[in-house]
Amino acid sequence: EHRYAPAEIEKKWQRIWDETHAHKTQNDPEKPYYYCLEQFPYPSGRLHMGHVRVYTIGDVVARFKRAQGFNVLHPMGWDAFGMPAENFAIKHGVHPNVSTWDNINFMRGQDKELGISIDWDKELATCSPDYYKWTQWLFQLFYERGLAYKKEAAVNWCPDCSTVLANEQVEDGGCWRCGTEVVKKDLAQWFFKITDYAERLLTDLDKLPGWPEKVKTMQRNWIGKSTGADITYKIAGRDETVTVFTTRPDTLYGVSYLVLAPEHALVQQLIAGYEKEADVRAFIDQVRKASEIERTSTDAEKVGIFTGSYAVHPLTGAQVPIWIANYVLPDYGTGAVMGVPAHDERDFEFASKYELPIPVVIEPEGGHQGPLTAAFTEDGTIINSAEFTGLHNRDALTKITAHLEAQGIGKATTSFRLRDWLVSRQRYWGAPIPMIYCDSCGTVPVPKDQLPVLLPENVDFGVKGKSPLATNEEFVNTTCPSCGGHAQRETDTMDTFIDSSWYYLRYVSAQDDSQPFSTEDANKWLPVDKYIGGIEHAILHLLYSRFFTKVLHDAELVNFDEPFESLLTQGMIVMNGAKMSKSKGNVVSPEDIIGKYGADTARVFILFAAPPDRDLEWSDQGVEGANRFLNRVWRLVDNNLHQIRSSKGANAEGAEAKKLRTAMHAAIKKVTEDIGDRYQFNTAISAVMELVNAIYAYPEHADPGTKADAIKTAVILLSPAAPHITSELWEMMGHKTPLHQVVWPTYDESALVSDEIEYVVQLNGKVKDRIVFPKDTTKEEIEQTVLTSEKVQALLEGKSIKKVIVVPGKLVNLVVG
Ligand code: ANZ
Ligand code: ZN
Repeated sequence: EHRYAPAEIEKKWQRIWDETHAHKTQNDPEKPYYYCLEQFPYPSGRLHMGHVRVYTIGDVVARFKRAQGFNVLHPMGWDAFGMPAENFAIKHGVHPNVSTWDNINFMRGQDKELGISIDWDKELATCSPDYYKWTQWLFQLFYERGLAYKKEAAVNWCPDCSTVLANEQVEDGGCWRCGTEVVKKDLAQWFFKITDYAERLLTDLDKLPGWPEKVKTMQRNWIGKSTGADITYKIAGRDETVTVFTTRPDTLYGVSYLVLAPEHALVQQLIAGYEKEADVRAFIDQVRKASEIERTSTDAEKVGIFTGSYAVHPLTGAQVPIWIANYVLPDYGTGAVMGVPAHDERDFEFASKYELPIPVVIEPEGGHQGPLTAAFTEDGTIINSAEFTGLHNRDALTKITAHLEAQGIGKATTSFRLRDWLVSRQRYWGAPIPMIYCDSCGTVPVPKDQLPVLLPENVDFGVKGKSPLATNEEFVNTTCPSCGGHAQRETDTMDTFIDSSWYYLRYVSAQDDSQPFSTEDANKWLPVDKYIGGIEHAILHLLYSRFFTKVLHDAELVNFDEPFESLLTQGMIVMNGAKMSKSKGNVVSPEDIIGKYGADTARVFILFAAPPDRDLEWSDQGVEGANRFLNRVWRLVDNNLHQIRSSKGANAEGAEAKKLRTAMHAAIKKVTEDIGDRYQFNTAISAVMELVNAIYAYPEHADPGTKADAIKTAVILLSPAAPHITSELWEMMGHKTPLHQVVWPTYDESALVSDEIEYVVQLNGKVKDRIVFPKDTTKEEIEQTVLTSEKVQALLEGKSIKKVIVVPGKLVNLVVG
């Protein structure tokens, strides 16, 4: 007899798995393919419990699918570019390349200590040249397809450090290093034209039944499609026109002013020569400092200023003043709005504040009672609107739009909230954008056979006014690939979201140095069958990945156009209801728990404590409970080793043997469905616990073969969750084939039908007892047994029975007085 010693056996099995390449990706055309992927981590230094949870979930699925006979792809990599390593370099002088690889090496070791069944031959890191070579290649593919372009855009700028700041480097409106107020500055930057795909990104969400509804809703809102019309107004006394986007053409006769975003291209012309031009300019500067979130939040104060110019109402010919205001965004719709204060809340607030007229054009049944005290935003009947008066406003909407279209001054249109994706970063630790600027040839892509454009080692991270790459002259100065003349390299790097938008494709061909991925293999493995990750990536990462996949589909590099068939968003780990975080000081580290109890205990606790998509409340008792359970399984095998090894097979003749056999098949069914169909690992583990209890309760005299079978089955069923202990037990039982090569058991439907039925015994409807009867017991026999049972006799003392109701297969109710 020996004790469960997790530290030893876990090391032993991890070594065996490593040495035998136990989790190597199989590619057997006879078998079905299954791609199980957890979102790859940023190599921050060490794993936290959130990582442990997500990899454990993925690992259960991967091990289960392998046992079921699938070719399983279960890889791991590192989202290794990004700000933290660069900030660390600025503060501590350690080069990002050094700190990042240190972190990766440490975290890889931790993954192995958790027993995650990764095919390490497929490991990738986005910061290594053989990965970012292909990121650059894809950038150029987008460029060739007209999906990458350069334009001016505002960046965060610290006037004191004279440097560009990432959004994360702006803290409360100030620079993270010196606290100086951050301003906006226009720089020419690269964009990806994701807006070309807005419609498909929206409608294809309907093709994803395997995604949580919540995530799809978040994506829909982010893409934000609105239907309405563009309406063009002449500017009084000038040749120019201004076009507004409105979702409510039915309110056209209720327009009291137009309002433009301060950034609107026309504004400069409108205000030129206006007596209050200086005031307007000061106002524009002030608005541009605020972030978009500040500008659009409903409780932000709406402020504006008159431009001195008027527009002409397209139907009434009336002059309407043109204002600019903070609540109009430059890059939504046309950046210009028609103000209808009577029927739009924001406009009502604005018009009330600046004493602009509030003409009413829609009324509810029975009319408005007195003047409006708030915008009337409901549907109703059109009034004060020439020939449209009297219509229902929804009819008026189509009629007015048609009328404008006929006159060429308006057209039905849709607007998306989604903007093009700004991908330039004025940072060091990212993939260099592979473009060259030549005085004679303009923008020239680096020829594909010259990729990768290597990130230069020697740069100054903190030099004023420059992107770090611009500080390395050798890097910057180059020759033009097209004319051979002197040229300069782009010095911006790519947003790290680009790196993570295609990594799931790279895994299928991780070591291929001739292409980003093999189309044939990608088509075999993808879409990813199960993608597991945090809800924090519900919008950007998933949207960008979907966008990439669609572009690659259109380029005929893959034959699917959605990357992730099914998505599991795991919940957080909380302690006493609060998220585990360093700042709260309530962190439990994976090292501690593995050191004390072993990885299997950590895994079982995490899986058992909550369904994967729910928050998980950390509890030390829960961890101990998981550990006790594993010890119980250990003893079950250890105490019965002789019986198991000498078993000549089951002989399920006796009632007890039959009962255990039923319990065993019920457990197989439950665990198989819970893992494979429902992804409910907590109930899968309960089912194994029940089976273990049933085996402990199995009498000594009953058939030993049945018991041996049940023990073996329990060990297999537990193996995806606790791979080390089960591998060891399996070996102890005398098996030559290692457990990770053992085929998942199937259940026998007929074995599930029990020969016995449990009846509930009630007294006046209250449950008092439970009694088991053989299936074919008659009503009379049941009644007889219940009435004469000791427990019921005691309960009946001093009472008289009025009625006995027997519901076959369910219950016996005694009505007493
Ligand atoms: C007149 C009107 C009358 C409007 C009315 C609404 C209600 P969604 O649904 O979000 O697409 N709008 C248009 N462009 C804008 C911009 N760049 N910044 C801020 N607001 C803008 O909203 C569309 C409505 O938001 C448009 O319809 C426009 O106001 C405003 F009773 O036009 B509406
Ligand atoms: Zn040139």
